Amino acid sequence: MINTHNEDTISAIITPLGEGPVSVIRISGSMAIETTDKLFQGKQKLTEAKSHTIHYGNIINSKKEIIDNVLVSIFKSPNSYTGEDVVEISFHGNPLIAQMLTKELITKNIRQALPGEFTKRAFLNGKIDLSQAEAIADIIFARTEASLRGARNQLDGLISNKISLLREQLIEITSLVELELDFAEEDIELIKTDDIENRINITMKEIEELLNSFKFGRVIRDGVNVAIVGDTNVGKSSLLNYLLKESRAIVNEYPGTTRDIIREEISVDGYLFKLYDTAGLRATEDKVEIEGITKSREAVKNADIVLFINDVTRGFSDNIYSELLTNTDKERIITVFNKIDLKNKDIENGICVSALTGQGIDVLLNEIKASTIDINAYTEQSAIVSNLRHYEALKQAKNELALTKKSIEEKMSEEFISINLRNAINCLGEIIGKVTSEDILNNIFAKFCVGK
Ligand SMILES: Nc1nc2c(ncn2[C@@H]2O[C@H](COP(=O)(O)OP(=O)(O)O)[C@@H](O)[C@H]2O)c(=O)[nH]1
Ligand SMILES: [Mg+2]
Repeated sequence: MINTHNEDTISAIITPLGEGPVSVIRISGSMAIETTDKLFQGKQKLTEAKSHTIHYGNIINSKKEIIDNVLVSIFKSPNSYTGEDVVEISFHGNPLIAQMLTKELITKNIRQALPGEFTKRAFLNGKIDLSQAEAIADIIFARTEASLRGARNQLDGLISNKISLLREQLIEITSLVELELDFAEEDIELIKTDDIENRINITMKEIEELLNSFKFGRVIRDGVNVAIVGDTNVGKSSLLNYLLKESRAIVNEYPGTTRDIIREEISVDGYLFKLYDTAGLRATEDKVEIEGITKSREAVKNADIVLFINDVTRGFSDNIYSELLTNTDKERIITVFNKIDLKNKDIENGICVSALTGQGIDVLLNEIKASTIDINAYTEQSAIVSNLRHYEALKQAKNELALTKKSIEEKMSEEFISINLRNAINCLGEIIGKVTSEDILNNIFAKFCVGK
């Protein structure tokens, strides 16, 4: 545990800016209670109050004028969000009062908190590990129930526990290597080498499972990018509008109407889908349209799913399909035949819909969902990697373990083997914050909002 008393005391409004029934300012640090007490008039001195108690009274300025009547909550170190002494003042939600309060605190040497600074202190004081700190930001920014659930699991420690376990396994292997492995004594060591290799394989397999969960984790956290592409006039914009249940994009009988990319979001069963309506892919001289088509190709490259829309009365566009394959994989493409209301014919090699009547849209949505979300693969209790930083660290750990195995097979010296093992341990440690550079920390906490 870090000595928190060297740090300055910080404060920030932790509720949204603007008017509301109540706003809250949080103060954290060794001077929090003493300083608030100097501004407070109530029945009891705050410096004598017990932890986890609430006090009614007035906050006054230096001229003894009342700024507001408030409720003050006291949380004493180490039982607080940051692990330091924390005071939270609830006041009437007027931005002017917030300003006056903040001004008083600044004159008493309480500095404004940086974005994420409370949570950073919680991490530095051992209240939460790094992946849990990241989960707090994810909870605040989650926009669907699925992403909220995922972040909740991460905060509850599903990832932390799993990573800690894997890290301990590797530490044990390392000690086996460092204490016992000595290739000079060939005969006995063969069994030990086998044992060590087995153990490495088991850990590697678990890391691989976590890596595989990233596809789903990313869907949960960030949603699925869906590009709607095809020839002009096949009904791409009509489909977007139908899915949004509003007329968002201009629909017209003239080809080349959509020139810029239109991005909208829908939630299907609690999962987020980001839809990109694009300019039709056709040969054109129009400069604006050409620029739009370049953007369409970009959208295809970035898409998790490409909805390849065809007009059923015009048939399948082979040319466009081949072009799509230069920017994406076959597996990502879902072929759709639109305007099925105009033709009474079953088509086998695609999903038939009508953006006009809504026919077949439910089938399409199910297909989109099924191709990205493997709901059955994971339970509520599965550790799912949803953070790119964690994914990269796990990938690196796996590489280090592969190198370790190679060194064992090549009968390298024990020092050699343990270097890679130690690197792998560090990679896992980075995820939960056992080893971190100031750069990583700053990068993570800068993404928070002020007050968190
Ligand atoms: N009958 C019918 N017409 C459609 C359907 N979807 C789109 N259209 C019409 O096809 C034309 C082109 O539609 P639009 O959505 O602008 O196509 P985009 O260029 O691919 O975006 C418009 O006149 C639409 O009303 C459909 O499912 N059935
Ligand atoms: Mg369009």
